[in-house]
Amino acid sequence: QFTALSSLLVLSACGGNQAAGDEDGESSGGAVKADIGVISYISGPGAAYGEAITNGLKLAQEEINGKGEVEINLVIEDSAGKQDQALTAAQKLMNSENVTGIIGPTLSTEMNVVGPEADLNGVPIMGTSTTAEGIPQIGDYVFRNSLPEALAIPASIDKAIEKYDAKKVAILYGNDDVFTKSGFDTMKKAAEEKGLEILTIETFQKGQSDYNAQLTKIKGLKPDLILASALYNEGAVIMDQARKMGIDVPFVGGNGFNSPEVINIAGDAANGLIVATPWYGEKEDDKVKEFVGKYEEEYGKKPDQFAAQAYDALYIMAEALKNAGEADRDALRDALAEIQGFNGILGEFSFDEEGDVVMDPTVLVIEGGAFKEFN
Ligand code: PYR
Repeated sequence: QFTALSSLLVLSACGGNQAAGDEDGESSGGAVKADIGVISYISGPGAAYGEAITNGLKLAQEEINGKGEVEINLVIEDSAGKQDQALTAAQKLMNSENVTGIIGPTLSTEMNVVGPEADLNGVPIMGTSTTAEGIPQIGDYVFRNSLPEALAIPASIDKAIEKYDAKKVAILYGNDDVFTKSGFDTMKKAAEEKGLEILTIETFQKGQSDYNAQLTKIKGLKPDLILASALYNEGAVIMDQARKMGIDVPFVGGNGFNSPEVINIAGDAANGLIVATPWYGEKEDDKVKEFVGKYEEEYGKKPDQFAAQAYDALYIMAEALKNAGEADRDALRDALAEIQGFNGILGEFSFDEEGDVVMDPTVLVIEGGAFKEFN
């Protein structure tokens, strides 16, 4: 119903109602004006994800609005990484008829409840960090520009096998989160397909602080690699405790591990973590260098992949708004679905038929306290 209403408003503006030129969604001086809602994990144990994401979005917003073709107002809501809070935030944004599309939420666990609501209400929504299996398949209005675990994890495991001649693995995963559970499913499948022997599968829960039981068992089985599906907080603590117990084998992690927070929390214990990434800040690319420079100037630290994916996501939204020619939810959805060959800081990007990502990952390893290309 909102969609119909906003279409009517746009139509009346096109009909020559000059006074309405300042309303959202209507063109003033040719620019498409839209509110884009943001649902982000900006407080609580995973707040560094949301901080990077909102920083990336704000930087892109400044640049996009400076160009004059599209004018985006960001309406940012905190989800604290919780399903119920993410849903409340989504409902608030969806009930605002000025909100044309939504970016976020941060976690797949949150998208699992928010995505179906957005789809039902006809509000286009794009995750920038939601990597679990099945997210864009929630519905026609659900997109993501984040690298799915299904592409990332097999790439990391391949490199680790090649480098370390790995044959035996232990798997450790959080069984109370959609992303960590899905990452585990992908790890198990990839390990089986590559003929690795799975010595044990251990689980943990969010906020757990003691991993002694799981790690003692893993240590006794002498794996060549540990595959761990975790968000950065639990992941960093697991690595710290593992190294303190004398477990020095490499870890392969998913997207939740691909944060500088792992190094901030675990220090040297994070060395030997392998992750696949859609973004590498040291890449010899003018766009990447410009983004890194501007981000550092604005926020006093280097951007991570969460910032980079969010930055590109807002540019993708802006491109779709421009192509839609109006701030209309259905028109934005259709324009998003048609994005092909978008050239951002993550490289060339397209959505496939299901609103999922077509992209090549780079594999990184933490060495000497920094992410480096893993060759
Ligand atoms: C997810 O929840 O999907 C992440 O990748 C963190």
